[in-house]
Amino acid sequence: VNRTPLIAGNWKMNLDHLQAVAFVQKLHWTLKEAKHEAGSVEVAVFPPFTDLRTVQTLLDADKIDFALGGQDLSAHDSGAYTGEISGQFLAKLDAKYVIIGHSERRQFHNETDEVVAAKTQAALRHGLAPVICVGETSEDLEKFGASAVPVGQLEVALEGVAADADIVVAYEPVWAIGSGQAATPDQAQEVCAKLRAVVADKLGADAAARTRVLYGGSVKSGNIAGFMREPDVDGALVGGASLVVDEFAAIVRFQK
Ligand code: G2H
Repeated sequence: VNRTPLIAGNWKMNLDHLQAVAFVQKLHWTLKEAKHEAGSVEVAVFPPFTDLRTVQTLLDADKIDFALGGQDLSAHDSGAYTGEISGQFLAKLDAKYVIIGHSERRQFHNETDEVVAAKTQAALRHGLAPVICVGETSEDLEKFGASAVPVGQLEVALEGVAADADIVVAYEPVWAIGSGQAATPDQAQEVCAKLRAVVADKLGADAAARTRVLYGGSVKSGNIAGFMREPDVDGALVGGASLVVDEFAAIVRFQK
C-alpha cells in the first residue's frame, strides 16, 4: 500500500488570525517557488480555533491545498459546555483532521485515555479524521521501555472504532517534545511498527496498511529525512519548527 506522507504543523497556542494569514501565504509561496509537487506529500496545518475561519477562507480563495485541522474538540456534540468546541463546528469549517490526546492536553488538562477515546468517537461522528497522539514520558521510558505506554494508550483510543474509519496515529515521546532531543529514527520505527500492529489487531490488516503513523517530537528540517526513511513512519507532527516558514517548507520537501 502506498501511504501518502502527512506533514502536520501543530501551531499550539501561537499565531493570531492575522499572523496566520501572512504565515499560510508565505508558506504557500515558498513551496510554489521551490516547485514542490503538490500531492506527493499532504500538508496540514492546525491553527488555534480563533484562526480557523480566516485560514479556511484563505485556503479556499487562493486554492491552496493544505488540509486544515483543529488542535482539540469536545467529546460532546453541543450543549452547556462553556468554552468547548464541537466537532460539528470544525467540520463546518472544512477541517479534515483534529488532534486528539496531545501530551499537553493529557498533562495540563488531565485528559485520560477514556477522554481520548470519547473524543475519538466524537471526531468520527462528525467526519473528522482523529490524529490520535500517544507517547511515553521519560519516567515511563525508564520503567516500562518505549512502547508499553503508547501501545496501551492506542488500544483504549481504538475501542469501538470501525474497521473502515479514517484515523491517523501520532507517536510523540513526551521526552522529545519541545526538548530539541528527538527520538532516533530507529526508536521511532520500533514504536511506530508496534502502533501499526495495534491498528491491525483492533481494526484489521487493511486499516493497518492504510493508516498513517506519524512521528512527533523535535522534528526539524535536519532530521526529517531519517524518520521518513523508516518503513512505518508515514510523516511527522511538527510543533516548534512548524512556526518557521522556511523550516516547515524544508520539512515538507524532505528527501528520502
Ligand atoms: C510535539 C511536537 C508537535 P515539537 O508536541 O506536536 O512539538 O515539534 O515542538 O517537539
